[in-house]
Amino acid sequence: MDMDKRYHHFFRRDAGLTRPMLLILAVVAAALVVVGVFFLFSGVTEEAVEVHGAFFRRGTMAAGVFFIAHNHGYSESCIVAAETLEPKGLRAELHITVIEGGVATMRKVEKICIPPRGEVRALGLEGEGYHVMILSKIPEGIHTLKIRLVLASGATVDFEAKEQLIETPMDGSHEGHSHDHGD
Ligand SMILES: [Cu+2]
Repeated sequence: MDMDKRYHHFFRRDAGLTRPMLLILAVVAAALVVVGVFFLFSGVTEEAVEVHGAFFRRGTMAAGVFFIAHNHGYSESCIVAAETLEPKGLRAELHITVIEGGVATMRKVEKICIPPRGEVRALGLEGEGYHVMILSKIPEGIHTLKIRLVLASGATVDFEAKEQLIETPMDGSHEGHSHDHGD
């Protein structure tokens, strides 16, 4: 009882400002903890971007790597570069395929951005046009590529892409109609 009174006295003496301020500080601190935990679980770093269903198609002098990139984070994530880990050091670029006057054309892009809690279907014309272009000849006998994507944050996402052969159903859907005009 005595302690209680003294406690009361303490707050009363330190005026009306202190107690609300303490309350506000407590609320702000609690909010910061909540935000911190939120970001921890949203995975702003490495785990934020995940690659699914990757494969590559071999051309004569180049290859296209296709994949779906999912962003588990709560902020936009941009892929800014790609490189090959296996085989190491092949020239890789970020590309988009667009249709211009009925003709599919590829061009280099600086980045591929994935919306928060969303995905980009980097499946060439079967997706949003994006893909990773390997501008080197892939050695015979190599049927799996190990690719590294570099995000704007500096984080990296590694994945494997298996070779997709011409006979697979994926090819029939869109490009089948054009009877493959070749390279
Ligand atoms: Cu390309």
